[in-house]
Parts: sequence; C-alpha cells; structure tokens
Amino acid sequence: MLAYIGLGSNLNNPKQQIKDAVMALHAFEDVEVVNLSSLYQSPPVDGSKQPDYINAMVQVKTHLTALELLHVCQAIETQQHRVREKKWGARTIDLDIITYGVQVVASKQLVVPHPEMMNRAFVLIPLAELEDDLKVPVLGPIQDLIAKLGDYELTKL
Ligand code: A4P
Ligand code: MG
Repeated sequence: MLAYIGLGSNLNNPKQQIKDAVMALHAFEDVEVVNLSSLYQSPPVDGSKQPDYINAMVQVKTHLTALELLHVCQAIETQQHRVREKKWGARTIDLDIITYGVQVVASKQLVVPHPEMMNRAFVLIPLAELEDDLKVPVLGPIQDLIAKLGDYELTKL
C-alpha cells in the first residue's frame, strides 16, 4: 500500500523535528519512506499568535493497515513531544495520514482522506509536488483541489 503522511511542526527547531520524524517513520518495521517533498513554511491556519509552521509530505510504502499506520504516527508524536513537554503546551510535531491508497476510512479514530486536506495549501502543494496527477479518493484530482484553494501564503524552502 502507498500512503501519504503530512508532517507539521512549529516549535523547537521545526526543520529538525520534521527530519527526525521522517527518520523515525523509515526506521519502523514495514514502513518505507519512498519519497519526501520539499519543506514549506506558512502562517498557522487559524491565524492564532503562534510561530510559522514548517510542513512536508512523505509517501510511504507499507503493509500495515491504515489504523496500524496511525498508531505508528502517534508513537512518533509521543516520542518527539516528550522533549518539549515541560516547556511548551503545544505539540512540536503532527503526523496526519492524508491518503491511504484508494481506501476510504471513517471511524472514530481515523478519517481518510484527511477531512481538512482540501482546505490546506500546506497539504495540497507538497502532495502535488510528489504526485501531480493524484486522484484523491472521494475528493477528486489534486489539481482541481488546488485550483479551488483561493489565496494562500506558502513558501517553499
Ligand atoms: N485522526 C482522525 N483522522 C486522522 C488522520 N487522517 N490522521 C484523529 C491523523 N489523525 C487522525 O489528532 C487528533 C485525533 O485525530 C487523533 O487522536 C486521531 O485519532 P491530533 O494530531 O492528536 O490533534 P490535533 O493536532 O488537535 O488535530 P489535528 O487535526 O492533527 O490538528 P490540525 O487541525 O492539523 O492542526 N497551520 C499550518 N500552516 N500548518 C500546520 O501544519 N497544523 C495545525 C494543527 C494548525 N495549523 C497549522 C498546522
Ligand atoms: Mg494530527
């Protein structure tokens, strides 16, 4: 199965956080990172007073189920949260499953394709960098989703 995982960080050296998370993903048994997008910088989507985010997208190859892959993502979040937990309330790294092959999941724990992806340039642009003709299950061609985004602020690093 080929899945896309979106990574985001805005605390404690975000670029390093992203790199660490990619390495940690690849180190998991039966998770192979096959492609990694550029890093992108953008202001927080909710406009709150937080530092800018760094985001990236990885494509992974795995035999894990979508739910097992979520648990891997959460294990990595936990690992990397521990470092900053005493100092900051917010998370340092967020790993979201964006797509999992053509599978559609809607459970309490997991919704795939990611329900906010069509509203987020920091998800769609790195995703299109890796697969510019991707057909997102339910949502449609990635280029159509990008065309519908409207104005956004996103810098490729
Ligand atoms: N969950 C359901 N579906 C999924 C999925 N496809 N992938 C559940 C991952 N998790 C999924 O997530 C909460 C719950 O979502 C999990 O328990 C899981 O079972 P979380 O990561 O623990 O909590 P959260 O961070 O509050 O939620 P979420 O949705 O990841 O946060 P957001 O909405 O992504 O907000 N601005 C910019 N520019 N870039 C960013 O990356 N990120 C956020 C974080 C806000 N603003 C941002 C960015
Ligand atoms: Mg998350």
